[in-house]
Amino acid sequence: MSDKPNPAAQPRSIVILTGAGISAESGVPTFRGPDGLWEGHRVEDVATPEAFARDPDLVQSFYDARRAALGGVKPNAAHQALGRLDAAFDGDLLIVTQNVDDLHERGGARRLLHMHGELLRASCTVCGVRQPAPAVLREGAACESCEAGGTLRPDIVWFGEMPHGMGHIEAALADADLFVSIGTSGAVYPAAGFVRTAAAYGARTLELNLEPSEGTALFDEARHGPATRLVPAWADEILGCNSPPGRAPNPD
Ligand code: BJW
Repeated sequence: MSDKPNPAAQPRSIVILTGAGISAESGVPTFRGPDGLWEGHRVEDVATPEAFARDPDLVQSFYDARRAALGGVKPNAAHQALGRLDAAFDGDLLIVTQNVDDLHERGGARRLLHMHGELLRASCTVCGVRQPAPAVLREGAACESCEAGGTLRPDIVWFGEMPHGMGHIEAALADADLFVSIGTSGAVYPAAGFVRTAAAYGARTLELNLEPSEGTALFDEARHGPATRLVPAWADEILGCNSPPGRAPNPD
């Protein structure tokens, strides 16, 4: 007999992992699709500490442009559904986002952790203190709290750097009875490993993605379609607004 939670039972502790796919319908490009953000820039050119050391202007300009673009995008129905869930769900909830945009906050989410950093924040290259980012970092901004003359870099977790909040995330995964992955390709670790961790601790696992992700076979259930359709419907199920649709086993 499986010791997985009964899928019909109301969860008491949920961890949600989101990726670029949840913001795609807001007009924020994903990383690895045909219109992926990296088409104009090789990931190695902008998203590593080595790239920043080699060409800080290129990297600062890349993130300055993406920070400026945030003003032209709005949260979509999927962000708003998670905001509604966060406000109404009285169990434990943690939304872990790999996204560096602020659309979850603007959609109403509060129990939120940005594991790959935030475009609207910067960190000091000397003391490491994280702080609000000025609109433009390329000109060379001084750290607010450092007497050693540190300058600011984007508060972005680059390849080879430790994501934020790993202890908090591990504890939440250990306690979760439901893990939901939304709009992520499952190509980047450690986030791609969360489904295995949650399952090993006994959580039921659900993928909501446009198409099967790299790790789709690891999930107990997978639903494929746009986030603006799947996420509001799933949030309504959790909040008891709708009966769950038939739970076919994951065929992948
Ligand atoms: C839709 C949709 C719609 C589209 N509706 N869906 C094994 C273990 C541990 C580490 C490694 C490992 N092997 C290698 C590593 C190292 C490395 C890594 O993972 N490399 C891989 C390339 C293999 N990882 C690291 O270096 C990380 N640090 C680290 O590991 O530290 C040590 C450590 C060890 C052990 C434990 C803990 C720590 C740091 C990773 C930093 C990632 N940084 C980036 C860029 C930063 C910010 C930025 O510039 O924005 O973060 S890379 C990029 O990928 C970005 C994203 O957050 C991340 C994930 O991408 P995401 O969100 O999945 O986007 P896409 O585009 O890939 O997918 C979109 C999905 O949406 C698709 O599936 C679409 O179908 C879907 N979709 N429209 C629903 N409308």
